[in-house]
Amino acid sequence: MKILLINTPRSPFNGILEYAPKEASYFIHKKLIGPPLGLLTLAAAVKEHDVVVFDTKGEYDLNPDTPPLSTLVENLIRTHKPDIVCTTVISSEFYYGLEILKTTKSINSDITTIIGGLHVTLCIENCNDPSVDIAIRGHAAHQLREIVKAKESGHSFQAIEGIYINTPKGLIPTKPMSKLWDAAGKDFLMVDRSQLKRWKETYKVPNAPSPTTYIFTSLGCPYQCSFCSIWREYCGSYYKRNIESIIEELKNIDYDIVRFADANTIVDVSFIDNLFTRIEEEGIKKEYIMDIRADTAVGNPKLIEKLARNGLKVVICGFESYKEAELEKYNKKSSAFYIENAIKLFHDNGIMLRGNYVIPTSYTHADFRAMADYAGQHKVAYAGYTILTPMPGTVYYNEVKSEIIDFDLRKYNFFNAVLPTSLPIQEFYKEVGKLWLIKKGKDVI
Ligand code: B12
Repeated sequence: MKILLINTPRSPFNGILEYAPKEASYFIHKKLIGPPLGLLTLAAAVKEHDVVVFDTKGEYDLNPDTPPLSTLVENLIRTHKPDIVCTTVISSEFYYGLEILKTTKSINSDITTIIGGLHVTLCIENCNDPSVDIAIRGHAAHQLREIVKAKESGHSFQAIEGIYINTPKGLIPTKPMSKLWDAAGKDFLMVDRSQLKRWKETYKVPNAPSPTTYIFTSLGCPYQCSFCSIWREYCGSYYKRNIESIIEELKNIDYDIVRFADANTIVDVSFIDNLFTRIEEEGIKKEYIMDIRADTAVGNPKLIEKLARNGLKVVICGFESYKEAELEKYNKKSSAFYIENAIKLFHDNGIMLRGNYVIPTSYTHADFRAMADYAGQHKVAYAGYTILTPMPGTVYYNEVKSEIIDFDLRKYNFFNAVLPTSLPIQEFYKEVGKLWLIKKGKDVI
């Protein structure tokens, strides 16, 4: 069987960047770089077949003159002649996923089209589209294997558990999975990053010495922040990988910079402590980037010291807000009190900190002034100021659904206001843009 796994391109919508003062725009995220770990995992599940992973994000970075998505996909289909085409989607990339599958069907309707990823897991109802043959929620390596087997032997997909099949009556679920797929544990699939060789140089942050790859040590998150999609994706569960499997993967990774793709890397303190004892023992020398909560860091200074000694160079910390009332509203289960100490701890350990604040659309000029004052007194190496966005499927989405004024999913990437703003919208974007200047470092990540 020929299987083509196509990664979606980025959504170009970025209101903050559009209206930010010129001097701030250098610092504002234009793109996040990184390989599609989900598609690599699926490729590993069916590796005995003829599998091609195509990263359109990497392709547009490699060659900005690459033709528009539909032409690019058309060329891919004509070149590879796949039996099955899969794509992966987060909310802001959902439309592009559909475009990939639509184009596929317009060339050859016999190709089986499959969509999956976080947005499908949280909003399966959106997949009721003629271009989608099958939609699958959650980690779906097992179902993909079954689909390939069925297609190869000419059997119907009906007997496959845990998938949604598109019928003239809409999406119909098959029987639920009889066994849980343990994607972090016994069913973990080691990925083959050489499939992304063509785009490796594009996985490089500006000014970084070499490209970055992603690895996950855990899936899910035990915290339940109201705006976050991840704990909803995993229904509040949290799964850890086996430490020796992480060590084996790290030893085989031919990248010097490794970004932990965990929602929150330090949940189980002794797990990460043991992992770094093994990294030290094995003499693995890499630079690491992690997401760590401010309260966790402050509560575990010895661990932060140990991580720094063994290569932790950049930490991304969701400060969210300096106002206790806002943190409570977001169900962050932390206090702004930790921000100051976390900044000191990371900086004392030579770790470059990226502190992220979320800006509600209700902010007035006075709120922006207060935010700027606080951030100015608590400067970090890199700072991010994104917009509090009701991602579909989150608790926050349900709270404010009736107030949303823009349902265009391409704008659901934290850089656009989809709720009414108290300030005129362009003024709001400009104010958020200005905040990006408040930081210590002169670089971007
Ligand atoms: C790696 C990552 C990326 C990578 C790669 C993503 C890609 N496909 O290109 C990069 C760096 C490009 C990226 C970018 C962005 N990201 Co991101 N990213 C992640 C991260 C850290 C890990 C995801 C991951 O690798 N998980 C592990 C893999 C193995 O799981 P998986 O991808 O879910 O895949 C499995 C299943 O979902 C399923 N599956 C997935 N796809 C498919 C397809 C088919 C056909 C099937 C059958 C199954 C299937 O099977 C897979 C294997 O088991 C998550 C946070 C997190 N910890 O989850 C955020 C996250 C997914 N990102 C997010 C966001 C918002 C973004 C950005 C929009 C951020 C921004 N403001 O710029 C950008 C988008 C592009 C841009 N503007 O640059 C949000 C998504 C929220 C939402 N509701 O949409 C998350 C959840 C972070 C967050 N805290 O909110 N991201």
